[in-house]
Amino acid sequence: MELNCYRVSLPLIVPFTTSFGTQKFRDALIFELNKDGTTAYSESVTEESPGYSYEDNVTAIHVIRDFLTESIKDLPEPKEFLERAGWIKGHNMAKGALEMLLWDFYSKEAGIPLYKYIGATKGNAEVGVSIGMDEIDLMMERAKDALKRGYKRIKVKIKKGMEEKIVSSVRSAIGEFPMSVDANTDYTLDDIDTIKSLDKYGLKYIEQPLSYDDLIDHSNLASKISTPICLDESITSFEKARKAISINACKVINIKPGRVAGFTESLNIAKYAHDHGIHVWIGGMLETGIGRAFNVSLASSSFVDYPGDTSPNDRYFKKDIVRNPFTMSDGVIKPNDAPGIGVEVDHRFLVSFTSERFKLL
Ligand code: OSB
Ligand code: MG
Repeated sequence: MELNCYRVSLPLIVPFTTSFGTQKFRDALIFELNKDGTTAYSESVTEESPGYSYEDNVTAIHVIRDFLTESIKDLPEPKEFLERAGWIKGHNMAKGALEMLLWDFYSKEAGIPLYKYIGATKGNAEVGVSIGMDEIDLMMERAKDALKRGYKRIKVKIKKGMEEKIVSSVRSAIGEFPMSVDANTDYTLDDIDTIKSLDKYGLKYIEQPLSYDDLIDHSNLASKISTPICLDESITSFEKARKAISINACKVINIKPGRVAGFTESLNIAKYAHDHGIHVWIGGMLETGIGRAFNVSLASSSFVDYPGDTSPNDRYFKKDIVRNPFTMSDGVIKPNDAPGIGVEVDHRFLVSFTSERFKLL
């Protein structure tokens, strides 16, 4: 068996600005496992720097190479792998990268597409768009363009001091269309009046207004505003989701499988949320075609009820590392029907964008 990691940097068509910074590239860690003729892939959701999470590509490589590789050597089932890795505190993005590699491997061994292998499926995924901050005219234009393309929901990034301008302008550009905002942790409870002033725009939800690790303040905020709260950064595991729900910290959860240690926890969170009347959608981290294929498979689960941030590949990259990018029609993407994540990796292209390569096994 062979396990490789490629660090690739793909230029984004449009730089993506959130409250924590601007990304011009998707700096991704791609994992490739070869065993007896089966090749499995996965992608870590970590980024070049720790702006979204305290994990980044270098901490992920460190934890994977020095501590996690040992636990994947004999290709355990994903659940068994997570149990073995349980002694490591946090680092759920690092764990998720290998856990998802096992899901691709096992669904390929079974000859079943991943979206069916995970159980109850709708067969496709409804898609929303995530629009980064930019000149206000450009944001309005992009929102209108998203309507034309058929997206089912429009999300715009906001930050402290810019929320009123962005939300009022985009709202006027798209009318009553389903809209949400994402603050990526930019506010504190001191900003409660500002956040409350967004109630009048009829947003589906406000995503992660407060600190990444704070459920209690979100619960407090939720009782004071009418816009539902969606948690992203705060939900790093099933346990975090259970606790958030138990104190009414959110009405909506954005699951990024790579953020919660993979598909096992993602499916548990989605089922639990569904049973507790909490809405669920699948987020994105500007992934290449490999991470995207996992997200689209999960977004097709019957336990997911809101459109996700799983745009087709060509929204992000001129050329992706997969030969069979997704296409969206009527705001819906169908997962691949080949076994596993079903992508054909353009290996030569992948290698040509590789800056570092790690032979793990
Ligand atoms: O908060 O959801 C987020 C991208 C990078 C980091 C964090 C986030 C995002 C997005 C983009 O919103 C979603 C996508 O289209 O992949
Ligand atoms: Mg978010």
